[in-house]
Amino acid sequence: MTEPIRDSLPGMLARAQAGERRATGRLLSIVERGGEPADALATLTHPHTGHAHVVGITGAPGAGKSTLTGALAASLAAAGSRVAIVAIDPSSPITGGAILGDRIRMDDIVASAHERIFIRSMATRGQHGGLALAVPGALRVLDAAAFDVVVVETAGVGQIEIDIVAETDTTVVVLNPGWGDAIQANKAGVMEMADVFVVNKADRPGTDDAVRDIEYMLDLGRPHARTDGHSAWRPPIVCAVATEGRGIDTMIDALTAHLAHLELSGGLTERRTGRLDNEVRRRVRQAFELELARAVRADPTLLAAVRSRRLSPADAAQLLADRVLR
Ligand SMILES: Nc1nc2c(ncn2[C@@H]2O[C@H](COP(=O)(O)OP(=O)(O)OP(=O)(O)O)[C@@H](O)[C@H]2O)c(=O)[nH]1
Ligand SMILES: [Mg+2]
Repeated sequence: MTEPIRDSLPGMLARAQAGERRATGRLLSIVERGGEPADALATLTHPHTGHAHVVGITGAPGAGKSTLTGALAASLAAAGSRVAIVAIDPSSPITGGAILGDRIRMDDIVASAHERIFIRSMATRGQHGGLALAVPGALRVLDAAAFDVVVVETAGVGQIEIDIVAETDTTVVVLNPGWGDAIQANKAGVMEMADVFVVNKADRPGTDDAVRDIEYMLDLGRPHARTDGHSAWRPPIVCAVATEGRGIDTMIDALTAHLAHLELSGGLTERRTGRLDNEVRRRVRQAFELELARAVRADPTLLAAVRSRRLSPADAAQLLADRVLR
């Protein structure tokens, strides 16, 4: 319990780099718990990063993201790559069963003796803030632990997904035939984030229609698409049957092509720089918020004076800002 975590961090990182999954797991637990040990870990791991291809896989619940991720990881690992998978658990109780399903399927993959695959779930716990800090930290650990590809799976189309998509180099949007899936995704703004489309469950009717819908929407243009590295990149559409491993090779080709495009266009540097800038700003904002809460608690008369009209909100804000910045 009271082991000197800080002293053993470099040792743990070395073991993680050597492929010891338990060490990687312990490092991620440190990230999740946050605080000073997590900051020390960030200091240690940051210089070792920038090598992993970070791939986000998003799409509606049940689209086949986990099956696809598993097949992708198995294929990459068979070709000699080390692959880490981070599954973001939706905190909604409705999908509780699906989480368990994911765990079982993913455990199967691990049990199938793919030494080069590491899998971890991270809970959202309904907190944007916590996850927003934990995800970059986790990706940093996995990158530093010398994984070649890090896949982040998220379900749904909420703010959390959009935040996490921003943490990746390549975003895969998984759609299914039928149900006007592409149109739903378009409304939710997910289409705009896509670097690669996968129409999964291509064993079902309506696959051609789904591809046509996506092509049509791409023809219309994506006014809010990411500007970084998007120039001259039209997201390819891959048809897949994840359960049978069909389309996985084409998907890997698409991911490789996108990474090459990013490298060539300067988009990779732009995305990664933007990410780091954002993280720094987020941390500063968090530090300010903490100090602000402390300053408000320390002087309850201040807000009382505003409420009783003796002090204007602007003057109170100025007073608090001065105290926080001092
Ligand atoms: N017919 C068919 N079924 C598939 C295919 N891929 C996945 N499935 C099935 O679809 C269901 C959902 O697959 P998952 O991989 O759990 O989907 P997911 O997107 O990860 O789901 P959540 O994590 O719950 O959002 C499972 O029963 C899979 O076996 C496919 O290509 N064809
Ligand atoms: Mg899943």
